Amino acid sequence: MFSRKLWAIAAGLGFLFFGGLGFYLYSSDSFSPSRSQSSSAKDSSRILENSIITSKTDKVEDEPSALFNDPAISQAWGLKKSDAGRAWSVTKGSRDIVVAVIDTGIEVKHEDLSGNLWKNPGETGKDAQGRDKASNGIDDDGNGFVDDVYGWNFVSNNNKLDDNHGHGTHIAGIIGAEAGNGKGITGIAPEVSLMILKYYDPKVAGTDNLKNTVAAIRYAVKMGANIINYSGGGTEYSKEEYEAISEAQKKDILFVAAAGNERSNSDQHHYYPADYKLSNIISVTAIDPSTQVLASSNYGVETVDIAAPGQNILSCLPGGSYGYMTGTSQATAFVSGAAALVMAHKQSFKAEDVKKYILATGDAQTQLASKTRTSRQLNLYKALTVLDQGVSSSGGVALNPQNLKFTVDPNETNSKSSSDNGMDPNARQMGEFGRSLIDAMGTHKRLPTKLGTKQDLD
Ligand SMILES: [Ca+2]
Ligand SMILES: [Ca+2]
Ligand SMILES: [Ca+2]
Repeated sequence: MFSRKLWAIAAGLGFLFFGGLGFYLYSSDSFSPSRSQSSSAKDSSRILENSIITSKTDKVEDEPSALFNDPAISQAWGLKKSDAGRAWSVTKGSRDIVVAVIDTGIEVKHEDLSGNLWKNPGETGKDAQGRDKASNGIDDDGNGFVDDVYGWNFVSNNNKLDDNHGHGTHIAGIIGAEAGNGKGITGIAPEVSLMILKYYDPKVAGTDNLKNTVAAIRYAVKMGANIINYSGGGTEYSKEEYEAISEAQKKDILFVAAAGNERSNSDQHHYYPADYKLSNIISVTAIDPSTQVLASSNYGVETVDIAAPGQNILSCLPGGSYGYMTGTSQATAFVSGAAALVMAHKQSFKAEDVKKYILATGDAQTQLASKTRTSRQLNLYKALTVLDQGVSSSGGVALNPQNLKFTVDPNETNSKSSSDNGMDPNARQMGEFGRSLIDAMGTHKRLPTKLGTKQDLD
């Protein structure tokens, strides 16, 4: 639906538009909590990824767009690099998919987010006295939290989710800002439900970030999230945190974690929770527009799974505004959004299938070979269509469910001539991906039928 040509047009319009928009540098000091600023002197804290707001825009508006009418969509280079436009021609996601964003809270009333917030069904509607369950001061669903409509604030132990930092609002926007509302940006998964769990607040001293993190993970598990996005971490292993994510694994919940911004090799210096050996965790590092892993980002050929856009990413900020942030946090949100799209499109997939699928369908890049386990960068469109391409090109499936391998060498597309079998190398690569994935996952019983995206592949 949204071709590469239209992207180019949109990008051109965006350039014209933003060329006349006043950007200003945004002081980042108060928005970059460092390890020393974390609440605990002990090695038991979880800190936010050190992403800073590099600039902030005036309210964006009145910009035409070819696909959605969201004015800033063409400023989002990461969406283009991840082939989001074509992905949205397959699916825009589903409100049935719940992504728990464990972060600094959110601006609940933000114009580009308020419509995509998860609502706890047990805390909405009227109680027996006709009062609104959301504000009656009663734990109507008996889950231990009073009036937890959109999530919970584990810092202050209440339902106030105000984002005093900006990070959580930014992450939520990348994952699931509303599309087509004529405002702001577009999330990776324009239709999704964002469960907001606050574990960190720069204005509240003396809190235990790790303890809050664990409590937030347990809440997400209890309340039925499909995906947990965690853009924080630390170098200390935590048994409690590991066990909480194990519980998520048992409940078939995907856990997408930032590789970290420590500038280090995670194979040698582990970073948690990204590096726990659990099959439901995806560890994500950040790349710039030229597909280089950021100097600030952690990397590791054994520990870091995949790369996604993370430099100067435009998203929502408190105050109804928008701005740019950089770091593996932002890249992590891209992958969570991708997982939400895949889950919406492939409802039979288990969380681990979604993980394998996203990793195997990324674009192989030689410069990522020394930085990640898969050598791949996120590709939203392929994540939604490769399986279908494999089916159409082979017409049949051999099952071998335990054996997903990254069968395509990163150099392969470059080293083989496009004329060696008369097939476009990208198409051949996708076909090979598809077959290996089908072999690996054995999901042939529910092959999708509605795709018909072949015309977009040339
Ligand atoms: Ca409750
Ligand atoms: Ca209530
Ligand atoms: Ca929007």
